[in-house]
Amino acid sequence: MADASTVLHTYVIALGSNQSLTGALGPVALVDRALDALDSPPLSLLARSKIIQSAPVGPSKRRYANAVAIVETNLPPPALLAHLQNIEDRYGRRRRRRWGARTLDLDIILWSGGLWTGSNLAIPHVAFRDRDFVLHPLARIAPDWRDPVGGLTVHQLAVRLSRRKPVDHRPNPL
Ligand code: A4P
Ligand code: MG
Repeated sequence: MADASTVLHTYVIALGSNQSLTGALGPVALVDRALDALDSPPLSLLARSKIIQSAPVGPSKRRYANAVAIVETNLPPPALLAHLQNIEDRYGRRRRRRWGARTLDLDIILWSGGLWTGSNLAIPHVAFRDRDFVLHPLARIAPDWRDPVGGLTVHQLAVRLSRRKPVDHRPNPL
């Protein structure tokens, strides 16, 4: 049987930022730095989307920079979550109120192993099917990845969501 550390997992990670860390490190630069961190051992970056700007969902007023990435790693889900939280901390993340402004948010959206349910981790991410800022960039890089819950592809989920509500294309600066 394969040793757990030699099993390779593939994940979809969503990146978001709507708060600057410093004058030079605004949301777009922070997402860009985080994409570099997702291509450093023990992770390797298989694909990434462009960085988009999106209207905030929830109470925060500031617009977000968002992107999605596909990474490969030998880390199982709980170890990947801890690794991503370390990257968030490195880029100034402070955990205050839920959905508050944040310098960097890294969420695990999908996993090659399908479903994971633990006390502090659920994969697929509970809200990803309702989020344009995840589904639309993801449909560009992994349209055929299937949601293990409903069986729809990312492309089908993105089409279904855009029929439900229009995508926000306002060209507001961050
Ligand atoms: N957790 C459970 N499952 C997961 C998962 N699949 N990936 C737990 C990552 N974390 C997961 O997360 C809170 C706890 O969720 C973690 O400790 C982990 O154990 P957090 O990142 O500390 O807090 P949060 O981000 O405020 O909460 P949450 O529920 O993850 O919020 P979301 O869903 O990340 O939403 N609008 C736009 N336009 N763009 C955005 O990126 N993001 C949010 C945050 C709201 N509105 C947004 C955006
Ligand atoms: Mg989060």
